[in-house]
Amino acid sequence: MTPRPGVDLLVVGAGFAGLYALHAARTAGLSVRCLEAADGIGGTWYHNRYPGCRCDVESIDYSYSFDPGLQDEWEWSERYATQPEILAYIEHVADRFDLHRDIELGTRVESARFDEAASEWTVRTSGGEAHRAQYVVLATGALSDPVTPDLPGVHDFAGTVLHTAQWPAEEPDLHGKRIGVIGTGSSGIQAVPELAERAAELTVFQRTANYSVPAFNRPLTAEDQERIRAEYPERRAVARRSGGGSPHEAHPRRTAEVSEAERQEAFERTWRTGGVLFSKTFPDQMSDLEANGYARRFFEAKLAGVVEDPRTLDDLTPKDHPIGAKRICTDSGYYAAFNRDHVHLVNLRREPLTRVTPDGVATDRAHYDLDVLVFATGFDALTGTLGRMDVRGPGGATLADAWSDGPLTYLGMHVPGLPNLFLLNGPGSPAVLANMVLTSEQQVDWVVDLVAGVRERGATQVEARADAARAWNEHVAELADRTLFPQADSWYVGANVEGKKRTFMLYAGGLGTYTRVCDQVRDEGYPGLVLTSRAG
Ligand code: NA7
Repeated sequence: MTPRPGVDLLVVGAGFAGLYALHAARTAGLSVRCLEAADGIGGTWYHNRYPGCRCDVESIDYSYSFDPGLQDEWEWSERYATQPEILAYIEHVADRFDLHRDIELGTRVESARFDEAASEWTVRTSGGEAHRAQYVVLATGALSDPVTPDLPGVHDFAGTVLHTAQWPAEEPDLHGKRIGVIGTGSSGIQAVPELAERAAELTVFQRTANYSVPAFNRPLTAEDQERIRAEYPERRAVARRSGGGSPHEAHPRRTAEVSEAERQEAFERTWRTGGVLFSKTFPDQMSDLEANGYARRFFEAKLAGVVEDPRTLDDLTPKDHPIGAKRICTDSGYYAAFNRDHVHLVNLRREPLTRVTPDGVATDRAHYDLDVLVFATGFDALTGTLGRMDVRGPGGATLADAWSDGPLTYLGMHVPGLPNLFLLNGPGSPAVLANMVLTSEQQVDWVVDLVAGVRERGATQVEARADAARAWNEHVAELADRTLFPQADSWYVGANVEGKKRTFMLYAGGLGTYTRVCDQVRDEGYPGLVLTSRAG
């Protein structure tokens, strides 16, 4: 097939990151096109339509900051908006900035080849089309490759099978059904209270007990809206400087340095703020096991105040990882759901799942009859989607080759051997450890600046130096080793995917520090990158 006329920059993925990349590149005067595999924009927020799906970062923070007009005109209805409201916001942004005209939906990228003589990528799609572009931005999402475990008998199940990340736009009628949920991460924990409303019987199959903190969600009032508008500039500035991309600063002292009363007060304050911020109450909570223990005991006391049945309480109490080492979940009534007569918890550590049958799920102790089986079993995070794409650099080096021993990036955005290709929210960046709307804006701005810088210098190609990437990886690993994150078998380390090399894949230094590092690299003339022109 004849290739399309080339563009300066091709964006793959139309979620929060890809849409901003399209807008920012266009604003910088580049010709740009965006390809999206799904039939609609929104990425994560297009696919994850399960009941109860919300972001675990407050919506006023988990929204674009690049345009004050957009920021002022959009009003979130709740602290933590539902998936439909977030998707409506994304559509609003696309309309406001006329993004749709440069987006091709239903177009999955299958391969990309770099032609060094032309300094150009040729990107081939599922529809057999070829797109040429000088630069490619992969904004394919950190949690975009759903995992369904290959349980014995899973294909024999005669009822309805659903995955939280592939929820149909038209939900099948679940009312009065016997529903089973496998998985108690953020998705399962958000879905359970809503599924409990629909189900005749709800059985939750838990392998590892998780920590979940109530969202304390509530509608935002007219006064809230006024206050938010007044505070927005300062709120954003604090969020950009912070570790997690939210306007939150940890207690100034370490956990053990304060009195018991002050400690309880500090925990209570972040607990009532709701959700993931609880893991940031004290500055050492995610780096010191003893400090983490205080937070853990605070959590356990809260849990004991909710769950009535002692055995269920014991099963729901996490035993094997520090609080926050797996991402803390944010819920609205998860634990209380188990006080309802028709909601049951099956502890798979006590009674291992043996097989899925046509009628339900069998453990070594019982058979649970089900009409619907919901997999809330997570994603092949950070590298899953990228690894499946056949991306080859000039020497034929593939992304899969470059990452055979774990992901290798420079600043989380560049891969040695793959010139003119940029990752957004890739391994080695803060990505999912921070507010991903702000991490996306920061990385896109940096990439667009870089493209301008390459052109100003009369170059046509930019590529990470291999030694710079290795040094960055070592730095990322050192930062991770100072934290408790590697101590949990989480998707952060790839433990949820069989055969995946165990390595903590994210930059744990925080968004503020990461931004300063990137800015310094830019101000010093991009020392970790090699710029060349077509002529060499
Ligand atoms: P997660 O957080 O990866 O959770 C997946 C859950 O599924 C977790 O409880 C797993 O137990 C469980 N799981 C996975 N495989 C199995 C099998 N084979 N048997 C039983 N249980 C299983 O995914 P989520 O979608 O909830 O959340 C991902 C992120 O999205 C979240 O952190 C937010 O950032 C948004 P395990 O803990 O591995 O024992």
